[in-house]
Amino acid sequence: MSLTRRDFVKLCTGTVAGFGVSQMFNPSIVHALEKFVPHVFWIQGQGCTGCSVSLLNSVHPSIAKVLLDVITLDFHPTIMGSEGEMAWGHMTDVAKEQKGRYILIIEGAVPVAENGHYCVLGEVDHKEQTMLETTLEMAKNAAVVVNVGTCSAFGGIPAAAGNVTEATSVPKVLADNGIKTPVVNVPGCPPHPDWMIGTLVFAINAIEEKGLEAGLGEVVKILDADGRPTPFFGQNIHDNCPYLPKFDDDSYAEVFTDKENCRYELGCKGPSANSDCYKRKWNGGVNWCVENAVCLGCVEPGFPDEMSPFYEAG
Ligand code: FSX
Ligand code: SF4
Ligand code: SF4
Repeated sequence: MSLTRRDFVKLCTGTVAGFGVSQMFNPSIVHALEKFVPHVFWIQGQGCTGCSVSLLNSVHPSIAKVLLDVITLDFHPTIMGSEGEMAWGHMTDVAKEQKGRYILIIEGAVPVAENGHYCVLGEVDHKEQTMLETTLEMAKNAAVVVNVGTCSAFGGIPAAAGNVTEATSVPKVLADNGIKTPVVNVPGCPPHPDWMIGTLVFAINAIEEKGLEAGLGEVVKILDADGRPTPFFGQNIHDNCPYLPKFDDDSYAEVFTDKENCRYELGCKGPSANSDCYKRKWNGGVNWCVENAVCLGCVEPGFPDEMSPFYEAG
């Protein structure tokens, strides 16, 4: 299906059947999106690139639509065409020119041991550019920092027990260095493409409609105590799960192939997880974790240590 920009807004506002980003958007953003296209830089630290892959799997709207019509993606290590000094120079030049107005997206945690040298993003004049210093430099002058994935939002898998690199979440790294740029967390290991695109569209629209400061104020208003947009992360999975009546009846599945009963005894962490997976579903709405396995609580600050062992109850 070929979509116009106006169609894209309809998708985001839920006026096209089958797309659920829905209630958080206002149809009045049509004009907003038509004139405001922010510069976006996406940097990657300690992660598995699953967040980027998840974004690229966006079905409605297609990722091509987002990249061509919604944002100007100036830097992304996995998908940009240029590389080396040219790519790095483009990022730093545009960031200077757009100081205070660009969106910085961060995927992956930031290792702070050994002065950040466990994760090097590039080299300029024979000097290594670490994830740590790049994060600080780019975040300092951003309008907003959007952490995609549980690694950047909360530390995630790189920060799990045994963390020799001292992998740290972006909010903590920024706070430890006195950087006060507004931060939005879009966790998930990986996050759903709708959560990432929906959050971006909400922020872009709010900034366009109300101006930078007031628009960012609107974004902050929808965040929960862990910095997550409540339209996506405001509901508890267990409280909304189709298996809840089975849980209430103590009817538990003992094997994964039992699709009739609650998955709690198989290790489901739905009671500790807050997201809309139960209704949004994954892979273009085909299925979700609980249907075939269990919820691992991947959107929570305690993931993975507090959710382990994954396949044991409790
Ligand atoms: Fe982390 Fe992104 Fe998990 Fe992976 O890189 S949120 S490890 S799915 O993809 O940061
Ligand atoms: Fe709760 Fe998981 Fe059982 Fe659903 S399957 S009711 S989320 S424990
Ligand atoms: Fe993460 Fe649970 Fe949602 Fe699966 S169902 S994506 S583990 S929060």
